Amino acid sequence: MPRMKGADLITEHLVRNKIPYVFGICGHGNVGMLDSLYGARDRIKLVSPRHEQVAAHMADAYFRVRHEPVATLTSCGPGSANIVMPLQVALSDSSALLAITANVPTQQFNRSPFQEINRHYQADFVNVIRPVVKRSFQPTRVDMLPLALRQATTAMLSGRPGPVNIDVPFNVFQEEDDVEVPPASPKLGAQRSGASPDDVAAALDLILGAKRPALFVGHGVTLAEASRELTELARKLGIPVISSPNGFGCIDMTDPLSLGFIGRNGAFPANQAGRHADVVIAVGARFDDRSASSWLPGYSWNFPHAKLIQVDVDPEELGRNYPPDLGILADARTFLRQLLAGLESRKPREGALRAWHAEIKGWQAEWEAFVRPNFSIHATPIRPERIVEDCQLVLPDDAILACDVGVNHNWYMQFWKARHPQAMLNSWGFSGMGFGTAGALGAKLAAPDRPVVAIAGDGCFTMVPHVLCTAVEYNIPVVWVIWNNFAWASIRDIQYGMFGGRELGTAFYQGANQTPYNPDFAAWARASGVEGVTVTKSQDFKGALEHAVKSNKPYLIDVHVDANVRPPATGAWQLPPTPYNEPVFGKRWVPDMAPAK
Ligand SMILES: Cc1ncc(C[n+]2csc(CCOP(=O)(O)OP(=O)(O)O)c2C)c(N)n1
Ligand SMILES: [Mg+2]
Repeated sequence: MPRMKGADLITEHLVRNKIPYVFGICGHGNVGMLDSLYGARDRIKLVSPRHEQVAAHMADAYFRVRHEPVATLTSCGPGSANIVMPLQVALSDSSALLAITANVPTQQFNRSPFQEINRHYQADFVNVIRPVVKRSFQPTRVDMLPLALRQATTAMLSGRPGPVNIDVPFNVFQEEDDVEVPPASPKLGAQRSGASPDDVAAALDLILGAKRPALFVGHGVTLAEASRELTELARKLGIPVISSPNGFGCIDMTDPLSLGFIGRNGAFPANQAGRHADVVIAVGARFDDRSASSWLPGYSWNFPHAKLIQVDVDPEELGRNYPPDLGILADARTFLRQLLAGLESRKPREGALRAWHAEIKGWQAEWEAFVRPNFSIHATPIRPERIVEDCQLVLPDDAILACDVGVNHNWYMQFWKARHPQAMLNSWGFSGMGFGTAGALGAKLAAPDRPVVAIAGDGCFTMVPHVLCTAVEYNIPVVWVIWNNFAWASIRDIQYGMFGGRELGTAFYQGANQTPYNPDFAAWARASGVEGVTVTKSQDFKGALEHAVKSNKPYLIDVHVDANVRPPATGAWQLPPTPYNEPVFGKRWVPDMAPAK
């Protein structure tokens, strides 16, 4: 067995697993690891952003684009404490990354050395990070590293992927032992589970007997890389597809069978189909409050009136919110292939869905007539629809949209038509501000040949503005579109809607007259070495975006958007005990709760 330093063993493990990047920030705790990465710098690259949060969002976005993980590296104490939020963003959305955190030397455990967390237990970072990762490991000797590394790398990619932590005391980087580099872990999707033959037959019975079936697809379909199978199934049977944001693009969303997102800011046809369906086939989707109108009956879904087939790799998700009539623990792609194979010997009834298709067409026409005219209005400040529309017109089909958080995101969920999976990144479950702004950098490193555009609220961007420095230092040509409405507008709208307009702490002002304030984002960009322009007239945005994408340089476009135009509600989002009383486009539909015939 070769004699190796702990840090070199970690480096060789990363290289063996074809991990091309470490996104990390230095500290005294991890200099041993940095030294090892220096030695291997022709085989693995360190990218060092200006904040640990950015490093972890970058790693998360990298994985979402490529389905291959990278590692982060943070020092002991405060540096690693900075990655708690982005790790939960990754965990909530099933995104894998290996978070290597440093800790104090084992020789000093419990003596309260510099930056030790030890109120309840020595070197206790694993307890800080435990709720936000799939698993945390703390090898305290070099000979514990091979097993911990292999298990950590395997855990992050197996079943439902997620972030995993390996917490390494300072001396373990530096000390030597006789150790072997562990074998590479299986890649994402290398090990898949399937449904039992009985469950496949039962699912086909329900689906082929349905008069109003709907597919609901989530991140599980994206992660299983089941886009082809999903599209084939939907087209073969004529079943409309409702998408959660991380399932966007699994079916080309310009296909008439694609109904878009569901929930308060979903598309009307998706909510109509969801609440009128008699059989729902949910694949890798979890019915969270935002895609289920806070589970209010009749807004987005109508369980138990409708029958539910739910398929997921994670048993925790089966029946979490709606008990399924048929719960199937399986990988999405395997299950969809099993259905397609089963269909070879079973024919759908000719014309069985004709009435359903006619209804859906009617809802699509009604929705288009209601929203489409607003897409061509030119105004100052700019109407939100125009920005979405111009992005759709300018960006090629393979462009990646890295969305941040806020009302700007609601517009994209309602109207963006993704043509491919893994092309629209959303912090969905945890909604961590900064994800899109920072994640764009990781997405671009994952797909250097594709345009990457971050859609960032003025609030989100000001949380991580130092992304500008990283783009310049590493020459990462992403475009930031700042959706500038001079406010934390999504939260201000809650104050307007639910608290009688008692606005406090939700908008940006300066001076005695309280005039709206923001920094000059374009000048801020230029001061950092990034090209920057301000757009206040809707006629100017399209050209500015075209130019920014073509320039192939880091670019910032500050767009002044009208905060008084709000996305139409087509479902609900209730925060108990506040009653839900927002007007809904279209009607809530609650059938009597008799079992479906
Ligand atoms: C880190 C973090 N802090 C706070 C929040 C709560 N929050 C959600 S949206 C939002 C405002 C977003 O403002 P901005 O980026 O300007 O987007 P807008 O809603 O104005 O489009 C806030 C504060 C959050 N989701 N994440
Ligand atoms: Mg804003």
